[in-house]
Amino acid sequence: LTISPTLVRELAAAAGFDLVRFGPADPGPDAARFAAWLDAGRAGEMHYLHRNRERIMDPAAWAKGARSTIALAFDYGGPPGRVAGGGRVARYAVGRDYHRALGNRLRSLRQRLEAEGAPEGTIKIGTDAVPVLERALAARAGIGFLAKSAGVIAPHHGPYLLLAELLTPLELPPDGPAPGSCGTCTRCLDACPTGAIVAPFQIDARRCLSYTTIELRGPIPRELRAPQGEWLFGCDVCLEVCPFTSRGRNALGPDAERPAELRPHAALESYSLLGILELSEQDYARDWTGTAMRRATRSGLRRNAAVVLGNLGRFDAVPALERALADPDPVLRGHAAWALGRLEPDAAALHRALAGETDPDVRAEIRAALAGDPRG
Ligand code: B12
Ligand code: SF4
Ligand code: SF4
Repeated sequence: LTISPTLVRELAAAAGFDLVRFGPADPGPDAARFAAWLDAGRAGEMHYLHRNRERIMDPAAWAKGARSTIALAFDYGGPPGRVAGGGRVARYAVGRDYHRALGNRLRSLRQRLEAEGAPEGTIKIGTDAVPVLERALAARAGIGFLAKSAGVIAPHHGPYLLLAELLTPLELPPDGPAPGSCGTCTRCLDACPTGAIVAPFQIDARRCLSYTTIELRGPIPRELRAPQGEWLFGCDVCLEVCPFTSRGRNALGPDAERPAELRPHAALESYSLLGILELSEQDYARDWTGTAMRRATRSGLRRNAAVVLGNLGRFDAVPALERALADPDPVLRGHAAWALGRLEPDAAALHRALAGETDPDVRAEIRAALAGDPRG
């Protein structure tokens, strides 16, 4: 079976992808790097990466017969994401959940390829939530180069790139690696607020704000709360400081025409930071459907809002934070105590909460807040 490579490129562009490249269906030497990363404990509590270890290292073992990767990228560059009253959101999560938006594009591309003769059921599609090393596959196909921030940067689009791929039994001529490299630049390593880029190309996810604010359930380690600064969801610092951000959609002005799914989700435009702290179960279910921010869970978003309010020195948030000391969610109670500790360490409310608190972790948080624990 053959489908002309030119036709595949045209169909991918018609499906709405900014870049399409062909490469091998295996991650090459990065498979061993991934295994070493897992063994070093750097995945934190992202157990799904451990569970899928073998599949991630060798996609051909489950995507039977896969010969080529059709690597795709979508340029999501644009203005920074914010909620009213402070609180920053990583750009990739500002619009409609990209898993859905790109998933639709991927399915339509697969359908078109099947209509052109690719046998049904042979093409595996994925974006993010798929057991492959997307960065390795993209870099090998020539979408961009692997940068010191660990991201894939496309020479003409920069680092704000979402990746997606089709693993296919089609024989497609490999494009080979993309030109470009970080050279002597180390801006992202120097700017990372938590030191999570432990060496060029290597992230310790446990320290990364994208992990602590999105993936991590339960308390955020105390020493990572102040460095979180204004980040409510994710973190774009290693992307923002990169000189390659002057390329692609990011370089267009704020009023430039951009794909519809990049427009801020209504929830982001209608909620303030305080509103997120006090987000009810019903409002969360009603207003936050269809955003990538749901990944953090309601508890995580409220926890993050408490941290940001503390970091911003928002004295107007004291009454809401005091109410949060009585919330049924112990994670929120603990982080509200931390934020109050930063705002007014001797608060009578903290003493009252301590008297009634039975959860040992929350008690420890309240005591640390009252003591003005220097680590927080
Ligand atoms: C788990 C995960 C995370 C974790 C861990 C990230 C990490 N770097 O390990 C956390 C939650 C921290 C995270 C954060 C972010 N993520 Co993320 N994440 C993933 C996911 C699901 C798996 C990544 C993984 O397997 N990590 C393990 C490490 C070892 O692999 P890696 O990140 O691919 O790194 C490669 C290189 O570093 C290289 N390598 C490792 N060690 C060494 C050593 C040397 C010497 C060399 C040369 C190379 C090398 O090997 C690795 C494999 O290719 C992928 C989707 C997927 N299925 O691949 C998205 C993905 C990587 N994330 C993505 C994004 C956008 C982000 C954020 C920018 C989101 C944000 N703004 O908050 C941040 C960026 C943080 C950063 N600097 O990496 C995009 C990246 C797109 C791109 N252009 O690169 C992906 C591909 C999702 C997608 N479909 O677009 N993420
Ligand atoms: S996303 Fe933020 S915390 Fe994570 S590596 Fe990049 S700069 Fe550091
Ligand atoms: S900031 Fe510099 S070192 Fe980091 S990814 Fe960009 S070019 Fe590479």
